[in-house]
Amino acid sequence: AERTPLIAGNWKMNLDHLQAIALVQKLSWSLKDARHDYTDVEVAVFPPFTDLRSVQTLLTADKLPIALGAQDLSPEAAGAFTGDISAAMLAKLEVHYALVGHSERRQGHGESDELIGAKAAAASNAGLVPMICVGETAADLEEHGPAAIPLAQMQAAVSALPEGAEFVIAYEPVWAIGSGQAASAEQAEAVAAALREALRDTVGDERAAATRILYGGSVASQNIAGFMAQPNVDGALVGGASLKSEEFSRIIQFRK
Ligand code: G2H
Repeated sequence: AERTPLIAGNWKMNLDHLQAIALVQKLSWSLKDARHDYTDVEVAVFPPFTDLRSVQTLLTADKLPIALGAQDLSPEAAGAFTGDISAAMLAKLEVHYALVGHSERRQGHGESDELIGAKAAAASNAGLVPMICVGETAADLEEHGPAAIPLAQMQAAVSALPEGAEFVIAYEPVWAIGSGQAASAEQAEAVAAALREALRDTVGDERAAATRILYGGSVASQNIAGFMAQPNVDGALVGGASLKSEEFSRIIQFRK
């Protein structure tokens, strides 16, 4: 199946709106200098909510083919939910992706599989593409082996989606996040292959073959090519390295 690789930058809680504009500007200059033409690879950035409007304005004004993603969203449509942001508000800002189930939300905010499924469904119903993060902790790995927890997390979220919905999976082993200790390309491929196989039962062969499965966890320009060479790894969710324009630019140009 033809799957366009997707390189996504998750900025987490970094950069105010002025720094956000500066980063996107520098990234686009760096890609321009390298004569990168954005064909055959999709690029997305996931800024904090407060930066979305500024980044959207810049992307539109400069006609930059970079997709916008949000790092989270509310499962609710509207109303008395102080501090929350709805899918419709994000859609209005031309946000294309919504990250759900990142381990920092599962752990730091106690988010359950059920809540993550509801958020994924809310994103999908508003026309956003949910990017569903799954991954095992070091303790899970010891107790259950590599694929069991990611598989269960994926099934819980995907089964909450409306039929036929597009989604992206980001496999992020928790032990590899921000640690500088990435999974090996072979480890990532083994789990990605197991996830895709399970998707065949859940959403059918065609959707399973079309769904991008990304690897995340200490991705850098030095290891991106190894991940991208794997048949079931279709891109990367990049944290720390997406905050440096030159480094993120090199990751986007993983073929060079
Ligand atoms: C995993 C990843 C991005 P980092 O959280 O989602 O972060 O690349 O810093 O490990």
